[in-house]
Amino acid sequence: MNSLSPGFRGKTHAFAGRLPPGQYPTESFPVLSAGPTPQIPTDRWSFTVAGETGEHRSWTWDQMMALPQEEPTVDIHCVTRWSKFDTRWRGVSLDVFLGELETSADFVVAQSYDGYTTNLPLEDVTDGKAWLAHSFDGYALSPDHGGPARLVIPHLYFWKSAKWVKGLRLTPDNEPGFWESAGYHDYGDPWREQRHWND
Ligand SMILES: Nc1nc2c(c(=O)[nH]1)N[C@H]1C(S)=C(S)[C@@H](COP(=O)(O)O)O[C@H]1N2
Ligand SMILES: [Mo]
Repeated sequence: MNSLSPGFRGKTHAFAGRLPPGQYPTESFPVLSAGPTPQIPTDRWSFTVAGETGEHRSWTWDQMMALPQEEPTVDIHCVTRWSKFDTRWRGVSLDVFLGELETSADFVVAQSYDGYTTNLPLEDVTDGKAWLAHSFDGYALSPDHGGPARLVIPHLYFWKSAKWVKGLRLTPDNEPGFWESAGYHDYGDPWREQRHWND
């Protein structure tokens, strides 16, 4: 018997039920960006939540770091078919920011320093399902992976997790973002293989 097979079987068993259809597991962490990596020094970074009425709230880097921090360990799934198990992040729940505004909006658009946008139902970024993350695996998040800070929304395909995020805009109407306007699915549930418009 191949000496690698007990370990392989062990891993397969540990991840049983955690690999969505059409995905393969990887231990590497690929970088996927539509354009060049922006460099945003933390002393010029801010995060803004804008309500549908024009009300808004902003946090500087130091103010964000002083908020309650969480350490989610989650599986992530990229629409290019890799999945990575047990990724360990540190950051602030989006509930903390969104809780500062009154809103009757049903959607948010995440906006990034590189111009990237992605749309989400408000209920998919509340109740402990989404974070603004500034650390990965115990280290400051690298620029290629969205540092200084990115969204982490593990229950949807990873294109919804905007890197270099600078804010969230609340909107009453659903407004497709960068990839959603270019053929990716509006919602992006990996368990239902919602990769493209007609999936
Ligand atoms: N601002 C911004 N966020 C982004 C992207 C991007 O091009 N710009 N790419 C998205 C896509 S398509 C994926 S799969 C993930 C990739 O994250 P990673 O490079 O850390 O693996 O980031 C998403 N967030
Ligand atoms: Mo992607």
